[in-house]
Amino acid sequence: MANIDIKHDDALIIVDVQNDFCRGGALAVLDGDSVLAPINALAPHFPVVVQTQDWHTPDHVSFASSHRRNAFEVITLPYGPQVLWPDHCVVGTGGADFHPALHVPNVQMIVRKGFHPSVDSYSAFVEADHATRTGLAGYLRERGVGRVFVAGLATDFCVAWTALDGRRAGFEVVVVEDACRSIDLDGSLARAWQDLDAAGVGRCQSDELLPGL
Ligand code: VGL
Ligand code: ZN
Repeated sequence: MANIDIKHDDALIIVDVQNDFCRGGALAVLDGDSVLAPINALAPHFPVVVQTQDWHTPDHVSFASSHRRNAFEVITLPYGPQVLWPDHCVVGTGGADFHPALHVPNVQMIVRKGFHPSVDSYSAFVEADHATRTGLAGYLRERGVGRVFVAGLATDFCVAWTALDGRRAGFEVVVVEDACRSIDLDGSLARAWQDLDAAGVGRCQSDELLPGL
């Protein structure tokens, strides 16, 4: 374990800590609520904090119900393979709300993603069509950010895609491993770490950022 100093040009991106991904939610991630404590502890130490919010229309293309298919099947869409999910994080529903125990008073920017009915977006930077940008890279650049730490749900989908696109956008990126939990569908977690390692995304533990806690 090595201590990591949080610098003036570091940002924390908190991915999708929403009711539907936590205990009792429509797409509950195993042990998802465990990310709350490390994220609540980390956030106050970062000069720039961004949250993401999965935010889908009721008929969203990523929903199994929209295709009369079973959840977790994979279909091919114009932009590539798409896992079909249970309906989750529908605009304006309680499932789309942030978990009530997430306490991040210094969050400055909330990025909603997956809003276009025919395109999913695991990444907080670029939608699944690999073309439509959310504006987050520009926001971080204007704020003078050089390095981003990523935490939240789920490691192997929205955290990984956000980390990879952050790297592609030219940021140094580190995933805070114990502040994430995964869905792990058919080996997706191992594949995600392979991709993250290959892209030069780092990983750390929250106590390396919070020595003494
Ligand atoms: C996510 C599946 C569908 C995530 C979002 O936050 O990782 N996963 N929508
Ligand atoms: Zn989603």
